[in-house]
Amino acid sequence: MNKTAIITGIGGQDGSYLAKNLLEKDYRVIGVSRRSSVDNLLRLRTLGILDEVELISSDIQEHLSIQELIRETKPEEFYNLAAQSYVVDSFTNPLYTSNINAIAVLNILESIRIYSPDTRFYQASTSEMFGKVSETPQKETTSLHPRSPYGVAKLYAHHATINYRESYNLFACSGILFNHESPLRGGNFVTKKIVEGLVNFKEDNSSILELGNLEAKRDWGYAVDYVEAMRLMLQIDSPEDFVISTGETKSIKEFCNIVASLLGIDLFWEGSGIDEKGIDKKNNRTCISINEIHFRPAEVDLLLGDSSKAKQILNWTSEVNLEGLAKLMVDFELNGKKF
Ligand code: NAP
Ligand code: F7E
Repeated sequence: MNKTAIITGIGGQDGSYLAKNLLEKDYRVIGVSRRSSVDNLLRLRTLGILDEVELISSDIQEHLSIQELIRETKPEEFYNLAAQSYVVDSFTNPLYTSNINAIAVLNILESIRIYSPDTRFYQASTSEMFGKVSETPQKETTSLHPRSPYGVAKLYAHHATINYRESYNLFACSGILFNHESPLRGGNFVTKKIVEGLVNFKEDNSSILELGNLEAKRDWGYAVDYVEAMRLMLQIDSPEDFVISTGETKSIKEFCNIVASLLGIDLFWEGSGIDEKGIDKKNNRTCISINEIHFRPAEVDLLLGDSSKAKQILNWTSEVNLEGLAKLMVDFELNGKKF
């Protein structure tokens, strides 16, 4: 019999790629998506799978509705991907972020414990939990020191998942995923913002891309590779947590250089601090400037993951490197496809 999987956040970047992955393996996929006045299912539409998933309209803060869904369907697998996922907004909306990213997760775990204890549960944990890093590269045993309300709330959910595994013997695990991107990435996140901004500059020679901290470094992978790691985590004999990363780190400025080079923009940098500018040598026009508004109250300066445990136990490795990822994103944008 085919397995049933519930995915919360099915309309998000990871939710839509995971749904596609599971449908290809003949799963019955049930997605939780909240009502919206704009199209929050566009990614499912773009991937051509909107008609293949069953959608339940609910906010994951709606505890009784989630409880009822679990009680009625008793799915083999439950992937909790719904979140207020934008770190910047977590500073201005810390309570809201905590209700979704922490408390709602506790309700899912409780519902599984009471109504469907055989369900295998995946929690979308994050490298943001490492925050002010105590060692590099970061691995499963590295201590956690989040630097944002987003990271703090995710840390709660991460420990709740471990606690339910240890207390009630649930198959509950966390993927500690480092940043992962794709053409379907939300426009607020820096990779997508850079690709869109530099494509606009390439087209009109006048649009200026405003960024914040250019020196932060991230370990960026491809979302399609990362959703496969989520699935693999629920197929092993006993639940464990895994770091998922590429093992390479680059700064925001280096990512700008990669994208500019793909677009044929001859980018050079001038000035420093908030006066730093990216200029196109060909026409001496500024294409990137700094705006203080994009700096965060506390920054995560450097993320670099060690996913050798995932390689060893899940036989998982990241397939697409940063140059390949940037090219996928640039080509999508040049083809006029929008999010
Ligand atoms: P995303 O594109 O922002 O998707 C988040 C999804 O959650 C959206 O579909 C959103 O729906 C939904 N959602 C938000 N609040 C909800 C609520 N209260 N009730 C129901 N649905 C709600 O994020 P993503 O990049 O796919 O990330 C997936 C998960 O992995 C998130 O938990 C994120 O925190 C975590 N994560 C992401 C990364 C990364 O680099 N991408 C790394 C580590 C961990 P709307 O469209 O209606 O807003
Ligand atoms: O920022 C710097 C910014 O917003 C990356 C989420 O998926 O990954 C993501 O969180 C870096 C930061 O991602 C701008 O200061 C500079 O250092 O793309 P981001 P994030 O905060 O790392 C983790 C793993 C998650 O779990 C999250 O859900 O880029 N940066 N200038 C900028 N960032 C943004 N957004 N915009 C700028 O203009």
